Amino acid sequence: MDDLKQKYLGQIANAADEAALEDIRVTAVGKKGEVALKMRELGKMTPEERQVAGPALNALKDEINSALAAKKAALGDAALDERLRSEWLDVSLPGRTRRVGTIHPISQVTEEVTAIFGELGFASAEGPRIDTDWYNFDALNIPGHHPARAEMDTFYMHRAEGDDRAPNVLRTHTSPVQIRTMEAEGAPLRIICPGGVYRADYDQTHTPMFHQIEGLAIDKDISMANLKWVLEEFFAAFFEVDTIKTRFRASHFPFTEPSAEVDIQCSWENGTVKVGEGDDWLEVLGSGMVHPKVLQAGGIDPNDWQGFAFGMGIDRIAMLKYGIPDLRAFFDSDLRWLRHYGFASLDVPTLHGGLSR
Ligand code: 2U9
Repeated sequence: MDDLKQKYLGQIANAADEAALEDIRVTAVGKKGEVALKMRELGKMTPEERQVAGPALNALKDEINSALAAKKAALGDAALDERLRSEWLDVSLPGRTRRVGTIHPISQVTEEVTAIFGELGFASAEGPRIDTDWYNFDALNIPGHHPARAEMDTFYMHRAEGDDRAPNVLRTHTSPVQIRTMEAEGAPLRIICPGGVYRADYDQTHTPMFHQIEGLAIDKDISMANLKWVLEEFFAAFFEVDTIKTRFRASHFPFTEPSAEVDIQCSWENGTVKVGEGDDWLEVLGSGMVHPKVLQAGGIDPNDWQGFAFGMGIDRIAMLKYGIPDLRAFFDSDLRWLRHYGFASLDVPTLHGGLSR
């Protein structure tokens, strides 16, 4: 019996896999295995012999079975270890990047400007690109005979034969959004309105569709001093410089009184412009105190409220900040240009996280 035990425990210890282990189980402790054959021999023994051999055979069977179970568990652990070793994966590795295009500089700059004015308490408002002539002109103190109406090179929409209402227009500025927001929300109000606008003009510095951001702040005691502070904060943040000087020059717009064109401080070095230093000036913006008639058109009483407004071209400040030489390239959808001037799609501009990095 000791020989049997040595033989099978040895075989079990050396078994390479579960199949070998199963073969050993069948030959050792299976129904027709060697231990079963020995059990059959018990019948031929004397009662005294049987009393010794019976329990010994059962013990042998138990021992072989436990050795089989232990080896089976060990083989399973080893297999799992091997799998863990061969299927190892470093989940901290960076993902494989797939080019899915870039953020257009106009979108990027719109996000940057929105983030800066957001910090200053201005919400962003949007509106339709096709609007009535009332919202685009009359409400902004530009009546039918006003020269500004002609100067704006308006695109008019088609009207059906016999429909003699004034045609709708492609908005020539985002100002109608401000009128609509004044009507909807009343005063006090702080908003910026970014978006595409349309004028029938096409040359080196004009495209028939371009982008503006206009701002509007209405409260009881808003003044030109507030306008100047807000604009200087904005330009310093936008051009990522500590401070920047502005210069206000008297001007005229139908929707503001008084009105000013605003220049920012810059320098010229070998044909390239640097903002926020030097003694030169660059015109970037129009502004003023909202005309009382315009407040009234928006349903706000000019005896109780006043406010400032400003407007600038997004395309123009994008060219300045990112050194983009040609306005028309913005609208060419040239992939090589977009890869050069575009921005990574996951870099959302914020003041704390960085505007353009
Ligand atoms: C309301 C009241 C006043 C917005 C203003 C300008 C001056 C201006 C131009 C800048 C460059 C347009 O893109 S551009 O060609 N804009 O000079 N915009 S004040 O004034 C408003 C707007 C809305 C209700």
